Amino acid sequence: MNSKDFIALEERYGAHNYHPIDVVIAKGEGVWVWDVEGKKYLDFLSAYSAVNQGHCHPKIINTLVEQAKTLTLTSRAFYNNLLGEYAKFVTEYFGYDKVLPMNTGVEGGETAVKLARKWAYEVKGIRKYEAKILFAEGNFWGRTLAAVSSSTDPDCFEGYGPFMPGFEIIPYNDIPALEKALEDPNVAAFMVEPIQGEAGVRVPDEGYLKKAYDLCNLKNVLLIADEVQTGLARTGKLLASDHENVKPDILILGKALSGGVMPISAVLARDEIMLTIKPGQHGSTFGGNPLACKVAMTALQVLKDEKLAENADKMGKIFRAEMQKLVNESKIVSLVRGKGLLNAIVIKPFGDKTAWDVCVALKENGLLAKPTHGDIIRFAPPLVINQKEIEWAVDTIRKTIKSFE
Ligand code: IF1
Repeated sequence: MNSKDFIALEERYGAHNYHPIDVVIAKGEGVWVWDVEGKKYLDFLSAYSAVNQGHCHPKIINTLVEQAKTLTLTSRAFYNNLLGEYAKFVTEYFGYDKVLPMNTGVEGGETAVKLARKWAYEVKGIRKYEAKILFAEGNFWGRTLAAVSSSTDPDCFEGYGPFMPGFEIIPYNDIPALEKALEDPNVAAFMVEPIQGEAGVRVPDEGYLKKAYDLCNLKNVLLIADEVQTGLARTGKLLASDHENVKPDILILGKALSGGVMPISAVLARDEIMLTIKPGQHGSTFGGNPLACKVAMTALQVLKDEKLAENADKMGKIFRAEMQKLVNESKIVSLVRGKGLLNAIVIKPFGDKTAWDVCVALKENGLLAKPTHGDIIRFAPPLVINQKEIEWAVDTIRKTIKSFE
């Protein structure tokens, strides 16, 4: 079977809820992946920041395989010998009282929203079922009905109503708008991405998160940071919130918490919030499973041992400086933005070509990236990337862009 056959097979039997770039990946190692024909590519998406530690990281895979041979799942009907150790490890790692383990990022978001509502009724004293959660325009936190209920992207919500009540949207990166929304005493929480990923790597003004946190704090409103994409060294610090020395009241992690080998998410909070949920009131079959606990500990240890935040910061600065040169030289790249190794360029409309065509050409030249919103290309390689590989990527992007001019 060749690439065309694999694509046809998926088209025939799989739901059509995606439109991938035409490449069929069969193998990965570090920053590189290989297609079924054996062609090698530099992965500049990292499964949307899930493989920050690089594809098939030997330590993470070793942990996965060894633990898989021993014990994988007990459910939470019983204790297992790793959840306690992991809970201690992850709470000390991020400096929180408690962790609630889930699987996917969106379940982390759901958990955070449930926690905020419970806290609102039991601690803050909002009248039952009148709590409001604020979200920022352009947010993305997954595909559940609650997540699409807070979405402002018609592709995400259109046709899926009726929607979750008690959600309110405010503009992103707009402190006066937040201040105004916070006048409502029924607001329980503000859930926000420190940098908006899906919206096209929208980096807010410096100080936005800090001001937002302070305003929320003043009004006894919880700041929920969705760091599913921005966390775990991606932006050049362990958490994107660390850039502004903000410690979110509720922190949501996912994706790279497993280094991309299985879905693992986590919600971290202090006792006052976390202990409002009592036995039987929330959970999941797979959340906190021993395989996940062991894998997450190794995945987090790798981030520290290999200084991936520092590397993301250094490589990101080199990459953006080179992209800025390209912006200055090129007629079709209008800007570069990002932090650490979460970056994007914006493509100006040119003839009948779009960012999609640029990504197809990048693929032909051996670099994998995905366009978003028609004119944005996200560049987010695994954080284990070195300077030589960054330089190769820059040359490839430059060459590809020039071929359109
Ligand atoms: C898809 C984009 C990225 C997220 C943040 C929670 C979640 C995500 C900030 C949910 C998920 C994904 C999911 C993936 C595409 C993707 C994405 F293209 F939509 F914009 F990463 F940039 N919070 N992001 O970014 O996590 O439940 O998926 O584990 O196809 O839906 P999940």
